[in-house]
Amino acid sequence: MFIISLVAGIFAYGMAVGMYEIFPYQHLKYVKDSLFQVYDEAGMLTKTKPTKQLFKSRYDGTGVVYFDKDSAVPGLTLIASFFDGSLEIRLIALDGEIVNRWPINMFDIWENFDYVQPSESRPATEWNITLDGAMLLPDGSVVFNLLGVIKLDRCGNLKWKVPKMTHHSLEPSIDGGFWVGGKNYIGSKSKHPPIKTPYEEDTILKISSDGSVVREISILDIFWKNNLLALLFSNNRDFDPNPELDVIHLNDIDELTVGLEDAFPQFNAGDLLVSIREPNMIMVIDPNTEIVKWYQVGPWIQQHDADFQENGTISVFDNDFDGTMDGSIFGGSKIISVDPSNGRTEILYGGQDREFMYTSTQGDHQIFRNENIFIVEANAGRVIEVDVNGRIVWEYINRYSDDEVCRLSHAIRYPLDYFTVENWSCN
Ligand SMILES: [Ca+2]
Ligand SMILES: [Ca+2]
Repeated sequence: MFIISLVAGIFAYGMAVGMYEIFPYQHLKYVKDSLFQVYDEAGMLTKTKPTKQLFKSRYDGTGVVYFDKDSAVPGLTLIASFFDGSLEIRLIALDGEIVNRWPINMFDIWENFDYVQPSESRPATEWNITLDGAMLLPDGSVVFNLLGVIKLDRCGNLKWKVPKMTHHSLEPSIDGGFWVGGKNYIGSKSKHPPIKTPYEEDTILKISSDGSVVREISILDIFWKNNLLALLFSNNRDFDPNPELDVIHLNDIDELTVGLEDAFPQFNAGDLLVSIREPNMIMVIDPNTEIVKWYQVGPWIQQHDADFQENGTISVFDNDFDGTMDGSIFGGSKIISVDPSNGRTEILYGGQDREFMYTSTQGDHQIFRNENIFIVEANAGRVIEVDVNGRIVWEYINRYSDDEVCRLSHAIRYPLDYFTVENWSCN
């Protein structure tokens, strides 16, 4: 089975490479275009406009714009975004009522950014940085990723912080700890020749429940140890990292939990599902041996967020990045499921006009027991929940102005009985 999926993966990868013959150029052009659209240093430094947090609006409305009481899955929704002039995590009810808020002032949390390398990457204002993975614990405390991992209690008091260069997803471990993407800046003397310096070495970080780093696994080392260099150096790439110093772009790490283990006979509880954007690749590794048990390249392109599902498949948020800000070439982002026993894939949502959604970067999803899909369309400032027929049953937009929305980095719906909190009030 592994051989078949390997062959299918390599075939799909060949197709992707073919489509991306001019990839380095595309990527540079995209960086330039997106900077032009969203980034205005003057507005950021004078704190007149948080341009890095904004995108052009694609949909009407603000807040909860649609809610089908009979079809939306009950629960509370965490939203990590930008509200009223600052980064903030909110917990809202389905009707939009705010249950709790965690406004975040980065400079209250971090005294300095000495651990951020290179020094040019240290943020000048909190508007220069975007919130990333976030999760709530049953007692109402929040753990999130903002140039380091931070835990605040239900009322916003700092519990602990981890000064590491962390990024993207933050997911729970069965032992009460967390898995998060990390990175190390390699300024001189390459650790991975022929990759040239400077570059960022993405790592898988394990954080304990009390905020200590207990493991760090280099993704590039995994490519070397598992003889996967052909994938790393394809895509018509030379040995220079792209202008963002990004070699592979790790963006998601999920642990296979004991409850899901039976659905995946080829894996074991504790194995990690890892998404790596640049080679369009997801893989399952044993974090103890660092052996790759399975991987597949495509059909997703520049995906974010892969999840283990109870039916033995893996679902993927396929950005299907096509070099545009509007998805007009490949038809938008998709939710794809793959069966790791045979490599077969199926589109669960997206890829047709009535299901259009697209985010060139970020993006997140969650599939509920009734098969409704919860989708974070990050650069559209929007979250939707769709039913099995692809009908929207809940829709939320974080609007900034008539023609702009705030980047909506992350959202997750929790069942009501997840929480032990009886009263969210902090007074
Ligand atoms: Ca995931
Ligand atoms: Ca997910």
